[in-house]
Amino acid sequence: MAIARPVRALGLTAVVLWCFFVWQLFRPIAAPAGPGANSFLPKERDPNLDPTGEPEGVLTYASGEYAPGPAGTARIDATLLALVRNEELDGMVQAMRDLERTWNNKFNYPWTFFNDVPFSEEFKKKTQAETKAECRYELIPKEHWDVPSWINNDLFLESTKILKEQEVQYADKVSYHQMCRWNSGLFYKHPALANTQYYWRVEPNVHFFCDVDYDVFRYMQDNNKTYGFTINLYDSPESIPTLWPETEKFIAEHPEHVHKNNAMNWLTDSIRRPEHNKKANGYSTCHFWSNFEIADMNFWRSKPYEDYFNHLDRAGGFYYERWGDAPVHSIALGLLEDKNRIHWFRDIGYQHIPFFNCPNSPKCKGCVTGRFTDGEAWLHREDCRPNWFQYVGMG
Ligand SMILES: Nc1nc2c(ncn2[C@@H]2O[C@H](COP(=O)(O)OP(=O)(O)OP(=O)(O)O)[C@@H](O)[C@H]2O)c(=O)[nH]1
Ligand SMILES: [Mg+2]
Repeated sequence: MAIARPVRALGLTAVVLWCFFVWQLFRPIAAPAGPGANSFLPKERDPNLDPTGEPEGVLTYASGEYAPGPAGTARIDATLLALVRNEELDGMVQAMRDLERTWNNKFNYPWTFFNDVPFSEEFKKKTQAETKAECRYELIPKEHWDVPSWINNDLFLESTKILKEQEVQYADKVSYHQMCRWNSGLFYKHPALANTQYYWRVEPNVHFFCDVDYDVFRYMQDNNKTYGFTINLYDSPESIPTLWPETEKFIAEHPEHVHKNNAMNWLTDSIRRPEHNKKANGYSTCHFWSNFEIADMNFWRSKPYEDYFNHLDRAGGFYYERWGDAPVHSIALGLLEDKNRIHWFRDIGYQHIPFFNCPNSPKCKGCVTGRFTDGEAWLHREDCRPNWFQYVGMG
């Protein structure tokens, strides 16, 4: 049957428009949009634009020995770990679905969920339904979550008022301070993790885009890595004005804890964003974005970190300021650990709003190669990865 010429033209136009739309959606992005937007772009080429494969080193692939349950003899002492509220069930299910699809359905590592109140039956039922692996639901002991006795409530309220004036996000939410302190120095002390060495931290609503075919926990163990990250950002200096000064006091008290091969020049860079360094009193504010972490808890359990956390905890900045677990973990790693034991998981496609790690790999679907953010153009300034690459490298 012949098709009238106007209908054919219309059809062709529709196809062309559809192709253009798809191209717009998935084209590699190097520059953000908007007037003056290029001034926010890093000068350096984003390494995510370069073809990315698996990391170098010893890799262990999926096999029958990763079957769920006792048959999974190849698994090491490791868990996927999430601190989450009952109300965040849908976001948690979405994040689990992504990570199970891209990685854990091949390895069946257990999930451990933590909460400051008991998990609901609905939460347990719906999360367990997302995985063949074991799920554990743990209550945080009161003494790990409560505001410590040495925190003065009047001083806390007074301080949060000042932080709010400086637009420090979540400063007046006690639970946010509790969460940051727990993630900094308490989660790995939970009795449920006593026999676990490695964890992969997962938050509700995050996305994973790329198939990963090797056991990332074995990668950490077999290649002598302590900590793995995807994104490196600047922090709000207003949230941590005395974190670096307290760190300097700690170094003076415990010079023996500072590692010979540390990343001090990354921690103290003042060239890229001088104002941040100034406001944070000597700290660049660069940090590993800790909503994603794959790490060895033996580091947090070591004497150097224990001493560091106790020093900070006593100083009170988890409450009188808004010290986050991200800068605390990052400063500790940069000072107390061999920088070569910190690994950039460039091959793990990841998003926590509003930032991405999206490598150039045929294993990735659903993110735009090399896109750092889909938010406002100025957010590109928050990218601190070029400093890490410059001072430490891409290992
Ligand atoms: N159980 C429990 N989980 C919490 C609480 N506060 C935060 N969390 C969890 O801790 C993690 C970090 O909290 P978020 O509110 O996402 O903090 P954030 O990532 O700094 O902030 P956003 O940018 O808004 O995501 C998430 O996994 C939350 O589910 C709390 O009071 N109780
Ligand atoms: Mg979050």
